[in-house]
Amino acid sequence: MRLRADDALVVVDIQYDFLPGGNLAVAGGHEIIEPVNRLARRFANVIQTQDWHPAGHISFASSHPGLAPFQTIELPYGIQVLWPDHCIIGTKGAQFSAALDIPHVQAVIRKGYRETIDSYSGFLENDHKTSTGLAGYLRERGLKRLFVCGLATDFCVAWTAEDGIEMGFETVVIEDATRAIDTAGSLDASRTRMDAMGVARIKIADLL
Ligand code: VGL
Ligand code: ZN
Repeated sequence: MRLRADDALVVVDIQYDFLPGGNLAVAGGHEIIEPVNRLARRFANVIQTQDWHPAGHISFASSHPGLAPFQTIELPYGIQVLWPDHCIIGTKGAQFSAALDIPHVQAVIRKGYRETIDSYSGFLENDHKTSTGLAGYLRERGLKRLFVCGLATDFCVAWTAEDGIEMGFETVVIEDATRAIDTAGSLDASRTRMDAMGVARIKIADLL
């Protein structure tokens, strides 16, 4: 696949809490770090997202007495999966892995910092209304095609890719540069949604 000047690589949430040993560890999450470093060298434009929650965040099971991680609840903006406490502002778990080697990253979009709304997508919080500013940033820079990788396939990667399409960007997920949480069929469901919306799916080898 030939890359263009208006392409950007979006590296989603490669933070310690999503890596083995972290509070919301994604199986095999560490395996994508070297491939992502290699991919990033092919891109002039690289953006990272960072899950960034205050203590007591509404998405934490610990904020809902009697409920456990991976159960779901109904919130004003829809169904919310409850998670272990993770990516709390100021903690090691919220930091990017030191093994990431992307010195030319141009912007970091933080998300999920409002206590009462979760945000999987790099574009919109889970109310599907509150903007992170990413679409405006990309548009002002004339970036039109997004390649998305990172963690986790079925939550922050998929929701970012779906919103990318919705916001008018050509959007491609580099599947083997992601790893999934896969709770209650979430990985299959996310693939079905991405296919229906026109998110393209490719492999690392298509770019290297
Ligand atoms: C994520 C669950 C909760 C992700 C973030 O990065 O996919 N998943 N917060
Ligand atoms: Zn989160």
